[in-house]
Order: sequence, then C-alpha cells, then structure tokens
Amino acid sequence: MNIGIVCYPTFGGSGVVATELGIGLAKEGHRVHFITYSQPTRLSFFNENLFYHEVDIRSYPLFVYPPYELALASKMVDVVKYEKLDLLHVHYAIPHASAAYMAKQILATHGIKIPVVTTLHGTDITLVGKDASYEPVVTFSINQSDGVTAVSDDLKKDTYEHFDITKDIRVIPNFIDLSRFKKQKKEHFKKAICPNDEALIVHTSNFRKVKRVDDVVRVFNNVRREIPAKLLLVGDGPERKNIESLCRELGTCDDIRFLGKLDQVEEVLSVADLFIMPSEKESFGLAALEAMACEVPVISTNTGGLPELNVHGETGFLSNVGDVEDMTKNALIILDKENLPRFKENALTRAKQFEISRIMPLYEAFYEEILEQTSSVQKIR
Ligand code: GMT
Repeated sequence: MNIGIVCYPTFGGSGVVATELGIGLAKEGHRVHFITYSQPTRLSFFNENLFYHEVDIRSYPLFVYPPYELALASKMVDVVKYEKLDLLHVHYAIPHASAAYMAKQILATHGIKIPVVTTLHGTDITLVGKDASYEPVVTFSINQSDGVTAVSDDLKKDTYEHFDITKDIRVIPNFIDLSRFKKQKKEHFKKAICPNDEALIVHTSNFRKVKRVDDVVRVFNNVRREIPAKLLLVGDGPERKNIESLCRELGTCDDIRFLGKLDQVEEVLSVADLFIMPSEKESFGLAALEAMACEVPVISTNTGGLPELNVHGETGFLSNVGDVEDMTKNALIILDKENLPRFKENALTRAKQFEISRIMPLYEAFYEEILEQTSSVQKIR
C-alpha cells in the first residue's frame, strides 16, 4: 500500500505512535509518506520506503495566524496526486481530520478518490476537541472520515458521549517496539544517580497541566520521608517552572533531576524502579507502556484508558486523580524489596501484549477494510 500519514511531529504521544506505525509499515514493505510541518522526531534515518513531505507555512503581514490547515490540505492534495497514495491516515483530529476532508473534496474535483482514516488520540477529544470553539468541526470531520479509530475503549466511549458521532469507531490500542524498549544494562548510570542504592522513581511527560506533575513531586516527597529515593523528571513543557518552585518549597531539589526532552528515554527507564503517571486525563498512557516494557511498575490514576493498561495490584496500582496519599502508600508497597521483582516481571508480561507485531496488523486489516468499503461504494454509484 501507498500510505500518507499526517501527525504532529513533536514529542507528543500521537506523533510517536504515528511515526512508529509508519516505520513499522515501511519495514513490512508499504510505502509511507509523512506529511507534517517538520521532520518527526523518531524519523532520523534512511529507509527506502519512507518519505517526508514538509508543509510550507507562508507568513504574510495580514496573517496574525498563518492558516496551517490550508497549507496542510494543499500539501495533502499534492502528495496524494503525485505520489499516487491509496489512503490517508491522520493522527489527532484537530486540525488533521478537517484538513483531510478539504483535501478529499479538492481531489474529488480532479477525479481522485482518497479514503481517510482518522485516529483519535486523547486530548483532541477529551480536552481541546469538545471545547465549543472546535466541537462542530471535530464532529463533522470525524463523521466524514471513511474510518475512525480510538486508542482505548474509554476514548471511544468519551467520543460517543461528547460528540454526535454516526460512525463506528474501531479501538486499536497503542503499541510498543520491544526491540527498542527493553531493560538495558546501565548500572553506571544508576550508580551516578543513586550512589547509595536509593529507589529510583521516574516520570516522563510534556509537563502540561493535565499531567499533574506536581502530584509526582508530592508523592516523591512522601516516599522519600520513608525510604531513600531519587526522582528523575524527563520532558519539558509549560508547567516546568511551577514544578521547580514546588521542589524548592518542599526542599526536595537535591533529590530531583530535570533531564529535559530526551530521545533515548529507554536508557533512563532501564534503571528505574517505579514510574508515576498521575494524569487528570489519559486516553491510553503510552509513556507508562514504555516504562512497563523496560520492566518498570506503574503508579497511575484510574482515569481514561489507564485501567486498560495498568492492572491494579499486578503491574502497579490505580488511584483516584489527586489522591497523593493513596499513590504514596502504593508506591511504598511496590518499592518494598520483597514485592518489587514480581511487579517488574508482571509489567513486562503485560507490555508484551501490546507488542507492535500484534497491533500493527490491526491497522493493516483496517486499511484493507476501508479500501474495500470505499471501492464498493464507488462501484454501487
Ligand atoms: O498527552 C500527551 O502525551 C500527548 C498526547 C498526544 O495526543 O500527542 O497523547 C495522547 O495520545 C497518546 C498516544 O495515543 C496516548 O498514549 C496518551 O494517553 C494521550 N494523552 C492524553 O490523553 C492526555
């Protein structure tokens, strides 16, 4: 197949899933064309089946906000037409699904039919999408997609609850490449961070409010009162300054390191004992899956799709959003040397259920279904 993938190329989970999916499909022999405004972070190597088309965003004195969606739709028209794509797969509804709708209509006037698959990732539905300023367009463009997928049952449920959706939504969960995300021997790194064999807790995110990074610091502060521990914070974003202030306020700065946006997050996860994800909303929790693949148990909230990944009492524990005391209690259970090996083993066993080789065929089968459906609709007409 000749597939176009549209995504956010930055560190967000939707961009990571889209890029890893594209790479996986290219390895299977499909030709994959990425259409974005900059080179996706994880696409920094050569593969004969991978292509990258940059969206040109022209500024003009009249444009306070350059119309990205129009530039994207124009680029999609171009790539579909000249690269002879079979299908467009857009990740994150805003504005990718509506840009795809526009491209599809334009291409129809050239006699070209292009099926569009939209994957809903999370905040495009639970946070930004349902805001009145976007909702009508999100509803319309989801309903106009030829196929729609969501990354968890909970996100599917939320989508039906908040939007007037007439389409079937197929659930295809996030996935993991276990050949990359696996526990590596990084003892020297552990020794440098935890010279006295302290417990090592890790959190990775884009430091948006929805991630509640302050809860990570509060849980850590409580844990550290009971046992020697260190905390590594990976990623960066708007809340970073507030988190730094909180660390100073709690007097935990010496035991916390901010590592910024790391490419090789699996190296840090390889030496971690516990991962904390206290999100307000989380449609799946890819970062938690990455941790589990590196044998790291997870303390998370019970929100969104997290219970579909993190099994309470087995791979970690689930708590209500904001229940720092419960998260602290659970963290101490996991970090108990008697319990830790069992939790680590269970985390890896669970992660294996989301191996890319199990999940990618679900996307391929879905593409085939959509291609078949759209071509039979064309024949009936
Ligand atoms: O919140 C993020 O980390 C970024 C965001 C995105 O869309 O880029 O992630 C969402 O998509 C991921 C991949 O499908 C999911 O694993 C995350 O749970 C989801 N984030 C939220 O729902 C908050």
